[in-house]
Amino acid sequence: MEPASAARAAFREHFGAEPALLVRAPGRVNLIGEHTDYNGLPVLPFAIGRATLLAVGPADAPRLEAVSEGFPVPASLPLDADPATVAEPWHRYLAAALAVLGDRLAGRGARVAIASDLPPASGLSSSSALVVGLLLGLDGLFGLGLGPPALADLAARAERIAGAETGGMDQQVIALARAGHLLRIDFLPPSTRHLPVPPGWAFVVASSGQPAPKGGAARAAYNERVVATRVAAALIADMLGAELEGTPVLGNVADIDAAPILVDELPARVSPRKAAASLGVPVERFVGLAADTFDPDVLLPVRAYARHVLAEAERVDLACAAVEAADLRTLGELMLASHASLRDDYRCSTPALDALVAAMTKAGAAGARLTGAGFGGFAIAACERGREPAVIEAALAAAGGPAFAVEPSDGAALL
Ligand code: NG1
Ligand code: MG
Repeated sequence: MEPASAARAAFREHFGAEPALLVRAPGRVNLIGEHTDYNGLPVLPFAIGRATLLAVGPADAPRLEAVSEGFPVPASLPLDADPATVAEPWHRYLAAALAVLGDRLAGRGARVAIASDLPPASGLSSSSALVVGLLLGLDGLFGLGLGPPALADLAARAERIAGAETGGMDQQVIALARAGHLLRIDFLPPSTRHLPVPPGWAFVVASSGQPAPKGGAARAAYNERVVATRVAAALIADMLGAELEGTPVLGNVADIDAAPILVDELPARVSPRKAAASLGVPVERFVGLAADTFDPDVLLPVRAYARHVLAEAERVDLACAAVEAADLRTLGELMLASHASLRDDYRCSTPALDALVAAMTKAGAAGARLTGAGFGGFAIAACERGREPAVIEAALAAAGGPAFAVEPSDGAALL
């Protein structure tokens, strides 16, 4: 059953009523600009045709009742549920969405039935689609007056509460995407720009055959990179004699011509505690919400990480220019350079992702790269329209799938 019908049917079956409304929240894929968002540097994602569908209706009690096709255990959460004490990971996202709404719900409860054709733990942002979709559903049900920018902002805060020090790319593109367009997102200062995809271009996404789980070691590895790049930003700012205010991010120094040179001056490895001591700032400034998964005495390869982030931000600028010039070949080269940098400097690829990228490129893609946080999950390839079947076939042979073509699609909306 396609997910809209499945969500509606599940609502009827579990709650014995018709849903009041239906929300579609698409997954997303990032074309280029990986691990830049939490550094305040640009990204270039688009929303895809696969989506999470939520059938939503009011409840009599002040609780959120939810069932999801993909997960056996239904949720029944008080409106003030503490996300930290919720055991099921997907319930935690629901609790976090309730938490960011604060008292906007004014004691009103809701029922939700969820169905999705997004593969979970893929790097296609099923978690963000769930959070954006739920917030949009509650907004539609109770008239909370959240526009897409507020929605994206609340959803990003919810995912941080749920445990990932996320930058906000996924939530913004899911809320703001437009069919046929890529979305360039800037963070410092915040702005977005829709870029039409040149005719004749096509995109394929493919699984590496290994999940990209959000919990445990993968979450710790993600948060480690967030912390390490904050340390790098603070050390570079210090070399420049700049004042440190708030959470340091590489976006604050990226526009300074000397930054790439100063990256080479960074220590190859340093611990956050040692860096904090040398700068005379509290180590909490780097660790933030990641504290529970993070050992501040571990040595981090800050130089290589910073080198990736600053080069990747430049590649986003060049990729936008390539899209505007309909120059698929240059875009492909930038994607391959991004993958190499993620593999060698950011150390978040896997042998399976490397093999998948190589196979899709050999099959005629202009370029390919891991997409999302890495450590498993999916890769994206860009190719000429008509070459998708060959690229998909190569991906299936290399990693077993799933592999499918994706079209830039509209963002989350009430149906
Ligand atoms: P994935 O792994 O696709 O959920 C994560 C972050 C993004 C971004 C990318 C790396 C979350 C919800 N998303 O994406 O914000 O930082 O990694 O570019 O944590
Ligand atoms: Mg995600």
